[in-house]
Amino acid sequence: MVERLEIAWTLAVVGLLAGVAVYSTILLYHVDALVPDPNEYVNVFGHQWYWEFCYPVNHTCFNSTYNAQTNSVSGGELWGQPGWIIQLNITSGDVIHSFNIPQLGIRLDAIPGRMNRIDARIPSSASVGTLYLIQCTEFCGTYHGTMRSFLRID
Ligand SMILES: [Cu+2]
Repeated sequence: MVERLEIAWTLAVVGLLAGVAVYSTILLYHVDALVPDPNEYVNVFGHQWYWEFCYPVNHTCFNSTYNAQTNSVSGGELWGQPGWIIQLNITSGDVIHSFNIPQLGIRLDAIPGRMNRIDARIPSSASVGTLYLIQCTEFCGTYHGTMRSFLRID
């Protein structure tokens, strides 16, 4: 009698864990999936200590350099429009950085020799002129703390 009970609860637990594993695997796959037709592609390069943004559609690149005194950037900001999905292709030219837009829930490592991709979804409710902070979140050297930029909604 006791043995039968042990077998039953063991099988119940195994079944439950197998279900959680299958569900989690499917969920993780969908979380990482990219939309096939984003509004824009941007290649993002991490450098010590600034972000470089490249727009493949018109072959332009610029370095976005943060100024802590004025809390602004020179060189240019990442930009998008309300409701847009921007596919970010993120890599690094030197050490490991991490591309983070806290307000959009985006954080992805920038690793030399590897391209990581993620969709940035700008809320439709975002108003024109909104600035989303971009911050490196992987300690990458002396001026890591100033490795910032902005995503501007136009
Ligand atoms: Cu960095």
